[in-house]
Amino acid sequence: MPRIKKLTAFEILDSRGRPTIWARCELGGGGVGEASVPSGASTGRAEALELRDGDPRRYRGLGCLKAVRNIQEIIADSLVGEELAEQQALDHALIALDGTPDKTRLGANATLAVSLSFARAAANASQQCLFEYLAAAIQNDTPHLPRPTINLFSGGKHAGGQVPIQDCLVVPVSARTIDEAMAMTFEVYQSAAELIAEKYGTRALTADEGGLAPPFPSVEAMFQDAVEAIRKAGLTPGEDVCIALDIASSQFFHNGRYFLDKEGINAKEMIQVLTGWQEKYPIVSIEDGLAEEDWEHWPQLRSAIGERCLVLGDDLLCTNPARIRKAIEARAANALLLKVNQIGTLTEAAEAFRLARSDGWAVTVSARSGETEDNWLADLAVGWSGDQIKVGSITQSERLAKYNRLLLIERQSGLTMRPMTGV
Ligand code: 2PG
Ligand code: MG
Repeated sequence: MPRIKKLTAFEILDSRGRPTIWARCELGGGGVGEASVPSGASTGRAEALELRDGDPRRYRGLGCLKAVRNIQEIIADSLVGEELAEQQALDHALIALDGTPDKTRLGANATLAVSLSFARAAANASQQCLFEYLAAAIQNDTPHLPRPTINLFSGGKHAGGQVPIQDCLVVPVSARTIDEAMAMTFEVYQSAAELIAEKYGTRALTADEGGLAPPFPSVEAMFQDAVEAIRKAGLTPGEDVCIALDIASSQFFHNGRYFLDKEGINAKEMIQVLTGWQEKYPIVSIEDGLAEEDWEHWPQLRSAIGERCLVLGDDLLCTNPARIRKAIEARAANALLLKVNQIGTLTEAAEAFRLARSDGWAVTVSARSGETEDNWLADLAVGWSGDQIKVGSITQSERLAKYNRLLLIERQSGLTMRPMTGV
């Protein structure tokens, strides 16, 4: 039975140069695991707490030394030497030790770093790849490679707000392998970079996740450029490559109105706008089309487009089982964006995952806009057979670490990519 022998943690920096946490777990039997945690910018209000120091003299308050201390002292003091039969036992011990509904005592960044480093250590101890260990932890006998959804254009909080919506992603639907998916995406991304250089006379300046962010005159101009880039790459929009959107609409929702422009529109009009876009462009997935607390209108959005498009909840759900249950009952969405750091342990994220699957939802396993070079997300998406993975663009090492891991898993394991789901 695994016993934690030693637990250490340090503050390191994420892809925006902000502090985050790295942890190392050493098991009595010899397994060792290290992992670091990501951090969001357009965070949902119902996310578990990411504990920051709040000291304005150091990293403008963003330091993670308190969370590091929580691992080194509170968590290590309580768990080192304890027998922890499996991942669930460790995670339940963390949940109990924290004792709050949203990890406000220890910080979800602290608990997740421990949860993940334990997973790596346990996988290491049993001589399994991380994805095999994660598959076994949820009794998944048929791991699959997820279909990548890759950021092409960025707006909102991840860029300079040139367009209000956050991500315009490409989905290589005709790709049969990760290798094909990446090669197709490379062509589209390069074509898009050339296109915007011609149209806007700008260099390919990129946003937080590597998406291109030229001064589009409108949201639809961005979609048109995406479609044009797909064609320019020699691919057929809607057949080879489709579009996925993260509207991240909570960011421009105020007093019941959606401010796509200065005027603002109400929820019904917003649904019409989204439906219109979905009908006009090859859009197969719309994330956070409505705001996180606009529960009343999400079911209407699902009725309007849910037969032909994923209605994907990110801020709405926050990988939180209680919110997912509510969404299932209300028929508010048909897909979950799963971000482990929104909830703080692998076991709670697994519950979110199982709930979503129990209602036939698709699951997109997602990175955060602030990432590190750690690649565990790829193993998670494979081990749990996520339908899709959302990592960011085909650029920047913190993104490519995950794509490269998928490429290696594909080549080394012989696993296949999931067929296109949900559309
Ligand atoms: C999102 C994510 C990733 P953030 O909104 O889906 O794109 O962004 O990590 O900033 O919440
Ligand atoms: Mg989102």
